[in-house]
Amino acid sequence: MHGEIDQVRNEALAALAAAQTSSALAEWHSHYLGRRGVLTQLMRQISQIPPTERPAYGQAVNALKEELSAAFTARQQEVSAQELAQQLAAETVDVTLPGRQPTLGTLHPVTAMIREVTGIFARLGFQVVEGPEVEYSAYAFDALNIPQDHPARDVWDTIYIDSPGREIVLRPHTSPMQIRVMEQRQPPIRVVVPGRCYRYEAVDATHEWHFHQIEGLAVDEHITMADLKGTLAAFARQLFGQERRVRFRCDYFPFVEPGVDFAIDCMFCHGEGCRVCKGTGWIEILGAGMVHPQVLRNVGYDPERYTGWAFGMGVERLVMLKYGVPDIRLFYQGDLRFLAQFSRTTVW
Ligand code: FA5
Repeated sequence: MHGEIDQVRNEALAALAAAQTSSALAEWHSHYLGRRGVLTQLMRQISQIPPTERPAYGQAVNALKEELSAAFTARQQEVSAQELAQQLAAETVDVTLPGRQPTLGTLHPVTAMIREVTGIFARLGFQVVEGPEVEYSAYAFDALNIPQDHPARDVWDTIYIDSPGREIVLRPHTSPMQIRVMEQRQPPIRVVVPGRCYRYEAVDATHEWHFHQIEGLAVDEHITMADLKGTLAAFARQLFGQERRVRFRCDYFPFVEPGVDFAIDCMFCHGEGCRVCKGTGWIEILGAGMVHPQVLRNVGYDPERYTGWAFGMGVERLVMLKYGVPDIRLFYQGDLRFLAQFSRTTVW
């Protein structure tokens, strides 16, 4: 019987030394020391042993059990230390490896231009306000002195919303906000209004069916055309360079009198005449004028007391001029090769 105990001892210790992983160790433990393990079976065999030899046999089995338990604990410590070392080696963090560059989005060039322009006017004392893109005809046309039969109201130019009762349009310009602002406030007024506009338009290199404008409005006592000229010249020089020359020429919009178009000398040819300015040396930037007395009356202002001026400019056109973009459609095609080129434009 003692021979069998020795044999079990030798086998168990050899198997323990051969176990390299914690799962192999767990298997070893349940095979030898588990409830139905080899040691339990050895102990059960005690009934087959002559009574006189039983105490010695029992002691020998118990001694083996203790020895194997101690050997198991020691081996377990070794194996878990080895496993930890392997894991650490496999999961080493190389702190000298350069980080991965995150892909950051950038502002759309039109958004960046809106921020740049409104920033210039904010520094000149203008407040930035926004208004609805879906607008009553009464604001988009009537209150702006645009009569029922004006060609701009034609269904070929304006997108109408099906609306029984009050006529509703997708605003074709930001000028209705002149009316909304004046209805809600009393002078002095100095606002700029950026926003999206819609026109029923055949899309080409310079026309989109949706685009952005920035409206400006200043109303107060004693406001004159000289204020308009000074403000627009200061604006254009901040955006396109201090050396810019400016030009005002007569133009017609029903809601201003007199009306002007405002141009700067071409920054590509310095007024010599080139492809961008179509040989004229000048680039038209916006429409403007003194607010028509009828428009002031429409919002309840006394035109004898108050005067004002307004302007409206196309944002896409400004970006095209400033960065030499040849086709307005590029802005809305979602082509990242185009958009990524503006990642360094002003952001704040
Ligand atoms: C107007 O919309 C007037 N409301 C501007 C104004 C305001 C005049 C206040 C006087 C006082 P106009 O239709 O010219 O004007 O449009 C102004 C600018 O919007 C144009 O110069 C152009 O830059 C831009 N724009 C107009 N239609 C389109 C279009 N289909 N696609 C892209 N930009 C456009």
